[in-house]
Amino acid sequence: MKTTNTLLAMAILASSSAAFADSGTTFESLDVDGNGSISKEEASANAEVMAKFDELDIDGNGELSPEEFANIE
Ligand SMILES: [Ca+2]
Ligand SMILES: [Ca+2]
Repeated sequence: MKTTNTLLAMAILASSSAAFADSGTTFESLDVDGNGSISKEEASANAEVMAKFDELDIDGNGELSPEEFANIE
């Protein structure tokens, strides 16, 4: 039964690491210049953030505030 438990643990690890919140990508890690907002150029470092950029940029100013970025999770 040890093998079964190991496989189950691996499956759980694999599925949880696919979630955005566990990918290690944070607002701070994307805000490379540290100005408190994420530009499109900074967002391009993460495919998921880039894909949702326009949807997340609620006020349409071309940058994501921490509040706007929080909506991705
Ligand atoms: Ca920035
Ligand atoms: Ca914005």
